[in-house]
Amino acid sequence: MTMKRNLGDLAVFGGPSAFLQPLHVGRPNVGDRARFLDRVNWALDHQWLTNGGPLAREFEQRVAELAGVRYCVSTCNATVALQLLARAADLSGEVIMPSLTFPATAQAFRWLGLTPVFVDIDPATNCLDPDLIEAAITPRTSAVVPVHLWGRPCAVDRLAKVAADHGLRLFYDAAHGLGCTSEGQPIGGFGQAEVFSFHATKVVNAFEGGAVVTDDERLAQRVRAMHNFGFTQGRVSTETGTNGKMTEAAAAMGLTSLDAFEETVRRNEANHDDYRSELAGLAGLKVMEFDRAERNNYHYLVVEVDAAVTGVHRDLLDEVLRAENIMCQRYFSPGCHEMEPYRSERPVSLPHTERLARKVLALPTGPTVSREDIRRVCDIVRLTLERGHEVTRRADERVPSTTAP
Ligand code: T4K
Repeated sequence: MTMKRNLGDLAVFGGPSAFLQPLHVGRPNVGDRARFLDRVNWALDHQWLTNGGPLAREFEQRVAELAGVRYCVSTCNATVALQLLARAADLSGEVIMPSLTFPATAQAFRWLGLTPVFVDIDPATNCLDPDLIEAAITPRTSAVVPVHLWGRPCAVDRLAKVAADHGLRLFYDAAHGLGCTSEGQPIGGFGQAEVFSFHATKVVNAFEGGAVVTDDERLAQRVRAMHNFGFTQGRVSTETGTNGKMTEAAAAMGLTSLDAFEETVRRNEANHDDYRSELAGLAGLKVMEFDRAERNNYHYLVVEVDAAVTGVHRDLLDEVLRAENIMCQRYFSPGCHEMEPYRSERPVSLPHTERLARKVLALPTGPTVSREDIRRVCDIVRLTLERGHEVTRRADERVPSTTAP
C-alpha cells in the first residue's frame, strides 16, 4: 500500500481502505498459546474447573506480588469486584467518583442502589480532582472511588488525605493500572483496596476477570466469602453472597497472559515511542504521555484532538480512520454524567471532563500492532489534520454532518 497523499485517497472520500483487516485497539494479549492449552488440559485432567481451584489461586498469588499487596481475590470480572468491595465495606448512600471513566465504574455501584456522585477531573492528571471532593461530600457520602485513568496514577496522597479527613472509605478502580506505579509504589496498594480488570481487552487478559487487592485481611476475607455465596466454612453461608468466582479456564488464560506481561509492556512502550515520533510537531494533536520516572504499562495510546487548531473534530477523525479499517475507540466519551440515568437524575456540569471527553481518541496498539501499522495510521492522521479544514468541508458536502468542530 502506497502512502496516501491526497484527500481523495482517503477511504472516507472513496479511496481504498488502508487496512484489509480491521486494526483494533483492544486485541487480547494471549501469550504462549501452547502454554495456555497445557494449563487448560491440566485442569481438565484434574477435573477441577472452578470454585477456587489451583490455577485461580496461583493467579491470585502472582497478581498480589505484582501489586505489592498481601491479599488478592480473583473474580469473574472487575464490575463484580467493585460490587463485592462495596458490599464487603458496607457502603451506603453516595459514592464520589470521576465521570471520565468506562461506565462500569458508575454502573457497578448504581446497580447496588448506591448513588454515584460525579466530580470533575484535575487537568494535570485527568483523574479525580482531590480539591473538588470536599464540596461534593454530604451526610450520605460513604466512599470515594477514583480511577487511575489509562493506567496513569491518581494524586494518591492528596486523595488519601481528603478521604481520611472526612472518614470516607477510599477504593480505587484500577482496571487499567496493573504494573503501573506512583512514586515507585505499585498501583494496587493505595486506599483500602483496589480493583483490577482482566477483561480480554486489558493488558493482562483472562477472557473475563477481575480482582480485589488489599492489605486489609478482614476486608479480603469478607470479599472472598461474598464472592462464593457468603460461605466462610464449608457450605454454610454466614452472610449475603453472590457468585463472583474466576474459573480455571480464565485463570489459565490470566496466568499465560501474565507470563507475557513484561514483553507486552515492552512492545506497548515501543509503540508509544513510535506514535510519538510519527506524530511529533503535528499542530492540535497531543499524544497522552506517561511519567517516564514511573513504571507504566503503556496499554492505552490516547491522543487529544484540538478541533479549534486542526479544523477537524475528534468524531470526524474517528470516522476517517474507521473508513480505513482503523478501529479507534472514544475512550472515554461521553462522561458518565452525560449518560442515562445520571444525566436526567442529577444534571451536573463538569467542564474539564466535558472538554477532554470531546477530544480523546484511543488508537490501536499492543503487541499485534506493528511499526509499519503505526506508520500507516500516523500518515492518515497527519494527512487528515494537516488539511483539517478541507477535510471537514468535504465531509460536510458529502453528507449532512452531525459533528461540530
Ligand atoms: N472500570 C474501568 C475504568 C474500566 O475501563 C472497565 C472496563 C471496568 C471498570 C469494568 O471491567 P470489566 O467488568 O469489564 O472487567 C471494553 C471492555 O469490555 C471493558 O472491560 C473495558 N473496561 C473497556 C475500556 O473496554 P468496549 O465496550 O470498548 O468493548 P468492545 O467489545 O467494543 O471492544 C473494544 C475493542 O477491543 C474493539 O476494538 C474490539 C476489540 N476486541 C474486543 C474483544 C472483546 C478484540 O479485539 N477482541 C476481543 O475479544 O469495552
